[in-house]
Amino acid sequence: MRRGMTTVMDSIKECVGKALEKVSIVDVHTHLFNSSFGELLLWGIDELLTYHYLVAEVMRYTDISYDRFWSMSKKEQAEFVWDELFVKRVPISEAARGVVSVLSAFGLDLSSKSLDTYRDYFSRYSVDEYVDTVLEMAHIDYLVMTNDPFDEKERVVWDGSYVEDRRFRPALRLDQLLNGWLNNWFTLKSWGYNVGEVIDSDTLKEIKRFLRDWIKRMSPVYMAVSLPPSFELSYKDPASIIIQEAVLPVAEEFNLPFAMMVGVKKLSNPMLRLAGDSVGKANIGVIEYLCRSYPHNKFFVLMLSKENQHELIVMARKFRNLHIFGCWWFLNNPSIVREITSERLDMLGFSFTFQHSDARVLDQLIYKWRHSKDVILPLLIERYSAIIRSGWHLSEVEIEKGVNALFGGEFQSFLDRRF
Ligand code: RAT
Ligand code: ZN
Repeated sequence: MRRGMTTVMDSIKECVGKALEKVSIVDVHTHLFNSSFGELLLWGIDELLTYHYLVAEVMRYTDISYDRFWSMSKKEQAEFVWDELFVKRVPISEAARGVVSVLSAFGLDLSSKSLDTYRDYFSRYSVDEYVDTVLEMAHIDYLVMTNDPFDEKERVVWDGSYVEDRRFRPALRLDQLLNGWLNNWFTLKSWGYNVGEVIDSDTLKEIKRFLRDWIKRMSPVYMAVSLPPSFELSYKDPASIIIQEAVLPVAEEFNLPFAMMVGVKKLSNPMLRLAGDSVGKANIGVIEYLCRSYPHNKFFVLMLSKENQHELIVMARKFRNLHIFGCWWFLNNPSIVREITSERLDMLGFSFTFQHSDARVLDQLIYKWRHSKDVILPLLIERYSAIIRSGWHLSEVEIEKGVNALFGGEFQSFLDRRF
């Protein structure tokens, strides 16, 4: 009997491991672009080394002035980071370990620590070859980009050279529209939308027209915004008005989820530029109010603060129109992913999306997904083993189904549902 049980447990481990190796991933939030966006698609070793997570880390070890760092070319910045974090020190932080995992996945010689050799290796690929290689290595079915129509560099592509690639799906990002209304309404006006600074009913009508136009143009998977910890629903705040009076009605019309990514303190240290954003605990009452008041809308929600996670999970149990999609940004570290995912599995079963990569550099798909899989493997084994010990029967197919749900299946069915 004991031996029989040991064999069953071994085969559970094997089945979960296999299911994780073969799962075809839907990466629901990234900052990647398909190759028709030209240089907006970042890839290769220099981009990996200048990832803003690593810029924040390297600054902790040096007294180089911020201006001096930013005046360096990308190649020089990459050399600086390599030297400080990988040559003078051991790369144990999550972001630094990520670079090691990528180099190792390509079979490069890690003992040489020769940045130029690694550069040579990556330069042999064409962009398209590299995209194919990385997506295959990371087992990505498709990923979701982040597309803000107010981003000038991106707009040019949408206006001209954009070519659809089913592996890269758009998400209509509304940060500049919602968080920058006072600076950006005039831009909207210059594009032919008859809006004014004061958000009255005519302006709202035109904002809706703008949203519909871009939805038709992009076919986004969802609309999205990132919001500060201080975000509240108030008739004095442009973001709050536009969300309730324009975004949510249009989202409902197209049955598109609205992704709210809450808790980012923009430019806490402006000298670090993109690396200077920080985190704060937000008021989850806002999410609760929206889920309850707009039951025909679908909400994808991330909260950046660890302190918000427990209440967010409880909220998801209360509202089926709320879908949580991974551990965001400062939460995407093994120690925290382990804790949060354990709680989500315990309280939500399979009804959430385990992770997104947030990759900004294509190559990061390889390490972010590898590391996330390493974290979830023992969590699933533990839970399956527990029910088997109680006498539950479990097939390999059921294990695969569960893994598929967590890596994109549940997201897909949330997209398809209409409440
Ligand atoms: O994780 C990141 O790279 C952040 O800078 C943000 O992009 C964040 O994920 C966001 O989407 O706002
Ligand atoms: Zn992001």
